[in-house]
Amino acid sequence: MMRGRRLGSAELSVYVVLDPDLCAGRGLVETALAAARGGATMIQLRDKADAARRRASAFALRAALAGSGALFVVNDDAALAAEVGADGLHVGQDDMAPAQARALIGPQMLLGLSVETEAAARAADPALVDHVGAGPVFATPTKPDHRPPVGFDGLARLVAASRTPAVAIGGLNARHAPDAARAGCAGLAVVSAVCAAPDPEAAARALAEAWCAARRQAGRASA
Ligand code: TZP
Ligand code: MG
Repeated sequence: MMRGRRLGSAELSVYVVLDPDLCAGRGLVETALAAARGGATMIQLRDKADAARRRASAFALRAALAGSGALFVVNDDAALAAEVGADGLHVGQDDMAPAQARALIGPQMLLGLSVETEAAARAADPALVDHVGAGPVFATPTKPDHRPPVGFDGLARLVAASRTPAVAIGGLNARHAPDAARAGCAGLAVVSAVCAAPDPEAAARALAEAWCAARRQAGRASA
């Protein structure tokens, strides 16, 4: 069934997830704008700690990123994603179920879902979910409660099991673009590689360039 999506399939190649603690020195908006200048295609606010702060940040980021070329995504909080007019919502396996999230955000907003197992990847319903975040590829201190890392072989299995495009996440940086592209991913999702970088714009640009090169290389290999 068509849902008449406004956004269609999103460009997922450089997916930056903003962590308020890692961005504290520079600020979320400044980090997000730098990432967008560098070529981030998706920018997600992931603030688990404080609902009032999350709401204020979401409105500031929504305004700042309008016209930037990057889509703005809210993690977990479907009501806030709808209220702020985000381009997308991202939920985890332990968060609101995709059907309930979809009912709250309507047919047009992008919906991403974290998948850590092949069963979860297989279960992601493309009628509800636009893309999956697959991983963690590596162990990462950014998400202390993460599930066991899957490595690139595990990532390829998650991608193969998923009926929607997948972005890889977990301990990744620009050097991992070739392996993630070979695993069949549609992009790289990173937190610290951009938020904790001395120059977030340069870090996002390095990811964009590495992804572009990796995709060309993967295309040549399969031709
Ligand atoms: N989900 C799985 S791993 C992770 C999330 C949100 C954190 C990834 O952070 P980093 O700094 O890119 O390893
Ligand atoms: Mg979550």
